[in-house]
Amino acid sequence: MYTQAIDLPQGTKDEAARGPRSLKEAEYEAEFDARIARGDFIEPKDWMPEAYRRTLIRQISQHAHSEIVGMLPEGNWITRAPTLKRKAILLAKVQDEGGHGLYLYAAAETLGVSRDEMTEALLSGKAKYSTIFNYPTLTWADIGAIGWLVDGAAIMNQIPLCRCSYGPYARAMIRICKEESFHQRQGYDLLLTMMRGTDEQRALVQDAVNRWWWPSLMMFGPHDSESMHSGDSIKWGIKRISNDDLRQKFVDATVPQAKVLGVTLPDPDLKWNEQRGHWDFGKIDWDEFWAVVNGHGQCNRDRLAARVKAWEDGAWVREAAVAYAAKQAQRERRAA
Ligand code: FAQ
Repeated sequence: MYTQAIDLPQGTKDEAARGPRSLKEAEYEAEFDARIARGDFIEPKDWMPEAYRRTLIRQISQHAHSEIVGMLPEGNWITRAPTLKRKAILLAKVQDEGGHGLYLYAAAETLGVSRDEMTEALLSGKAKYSTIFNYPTLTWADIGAIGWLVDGAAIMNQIPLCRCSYGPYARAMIRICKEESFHQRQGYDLLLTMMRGTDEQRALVQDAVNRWWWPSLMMFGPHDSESMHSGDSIKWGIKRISNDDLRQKFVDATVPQAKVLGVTLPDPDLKWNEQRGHWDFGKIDWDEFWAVVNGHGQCNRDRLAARVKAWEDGAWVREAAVAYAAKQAQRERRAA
């Protein structure tokens, strides 16, 4: 996800409404802090510190890009789904992800950034999106592993966002989490079905789990000590639970599910720690994580090229919509 630095418009038209410069900033800030402390939602027309607004635009737009780019790895298998039922499920899931991207772009727009600016940031490679979508989907079992592990990690991260302090983001997340829950279950069901099949199918599942496990743990972001935004985001009630705590919750929830499934998680250091009451797990390869974040993953180039092509191929639709709107406006003017 995630932009190094989205160039946000300075002094947008909404700025005056949001933060009257003539009155004391400190008073507004104190009221904002009090609202955060009370657990109230901040709404689009409320005053907010500029840094809060920018952090939200960064996170929400990157989240939206992730949903849109995230359609690609699974979309790759729609034509090859093994049954009509699996094809219908996969189609619905991929469409859901597209819908999530749209709610999230709309939520980000309420902060004064335009859809065009966000799209430009993605297509120019300035914006980040989740590292996880830069890994290839090599077999049908990968579709199950994405549902189980990737959507599972996404839900773990996104449930606390339903209580984030920015109203439009929190409300979008409620619906998104409901849909992600179906995504996670269909993935687990797909894998269970394969595990009840042939030795070859079981081997495909194990291979997919081996490849998706570590990248799924990376979805939660760097360690808390390396997470540059966590301090502010937790202070502002955007993040409710830290990167490492969410990652630990995900590992604790997933280990028993792996046992039921009958797969081995590819980590020799995975061990129940009686004292902590949590599963210990091995060291994440942070060099790999940062390489993927910085554009050097297996599929970064292909993913971006696919989005650029979709944008260019869709130019005629945008032009037709603008021409239609202009015609409608002309008709209305004539009728008036
Ligand atoms: N990939 O200081 P922090 C989905 C960046 S789920 C790439 O810890 P923050 C559903 C981070 O942006 C996936 N970059 O940052 C689906 C920052 O760089 P920046 C989407 C990453 O924001 C399933 C820098 O590292 N979910 O799409 C990653 O406080 C299946 C320092 O990091 C969300 O976006 C990463 N994994 O915490 C769809 C959830 N991790 O921006 C299709 C909302 C970190 O300064 C199929 N986002 N970075 O240039 C969040 O909760 C947060 O943004 C975190 C990162 C937790 C991801």
